[in-house]
Amino acid sequence: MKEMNNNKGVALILVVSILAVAGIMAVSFAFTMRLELKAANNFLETARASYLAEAGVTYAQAVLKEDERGIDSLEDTWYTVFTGSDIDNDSDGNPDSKWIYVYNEKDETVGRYAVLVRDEASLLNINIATKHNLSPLRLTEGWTPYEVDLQKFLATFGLSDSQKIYQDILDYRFGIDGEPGEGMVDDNENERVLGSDGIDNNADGIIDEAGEGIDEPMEFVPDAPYGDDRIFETPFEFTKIRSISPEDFNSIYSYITAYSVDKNVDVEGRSRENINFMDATSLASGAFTPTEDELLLFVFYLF
Ligand SMILES: [Ca+2]
Ligand SMILES: [Ca+2]
Ligand SMILES: [Ca+2]
Ligand SMILES: [Ca+2]
Repeated sequence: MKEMNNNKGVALILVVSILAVAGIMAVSFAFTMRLELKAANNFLETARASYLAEAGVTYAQAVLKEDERGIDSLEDTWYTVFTGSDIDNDSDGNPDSKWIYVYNEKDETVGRYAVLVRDEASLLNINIATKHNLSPLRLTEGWTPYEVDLQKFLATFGLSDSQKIYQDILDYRFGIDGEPGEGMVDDNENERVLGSDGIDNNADGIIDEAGEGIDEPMEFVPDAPYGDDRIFETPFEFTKIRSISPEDFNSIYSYITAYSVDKNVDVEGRSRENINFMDATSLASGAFTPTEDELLLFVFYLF
């Protein structure tokens, strides 16, 4: 009798345990289902967002392709179509873009996107701008965009300490050796040419001085930096410079870029010739018909 009672007890415990296990399984199944549903929803939302973003980029590309004007201005379609005060697309604290709504065939809104197109070529490239000719008697010669004056640029914004910021930016770019490329090395092998071309290539106010082609600004190459050099991948990386406060960054953000490239070609895509290296025959030949840009270059070089 006692043994029977014991068996009953065991059976009860078994039944209770099985029920408990079944209960746990049911709860966890429901939980898993909810997670699955959530994951599926997330996937759907992510896909929707990514297609909307893609639509925005494609639209912007189409508008840019249609822009046939030789000059860019804020009156161009690529600016007017997307500009508005709905959203701060680049997070600089100022609204810049408007929402563009996307509808399905029943005219119901399925989503919206906002696009910001910036003319990077009109901004100061923080990887390139270096120094202006320091001599008060001479003008910078337009030899390369490296002559764009970073120091003067920073000084126009009323920053906390523009001189220190200037120095810190160069230190960041040039690395421990403090020079473009590898210090004391002619990384781009142009010393012979630069030392005798009649141009102040390193913008220090002296023409063809000894060592002019060693550690000149052009040895800082953003696409493939030499030695210990470092580049800013995006304008936002400017905030890595400690002396640039968030307020400083906000006031200069809309004027800087890290993306623009000087291809050294004219408006028709032909590479520019340096007339310092051309002989009279090639200058006179039909292979070289100067455009307005090149005439400007003439003025620079012949000055
Ligand atoms: Ca260096
Ligand atoms: Ca020089
Ligand atoms: Ca020179
Ligand atoms: Ca060099």
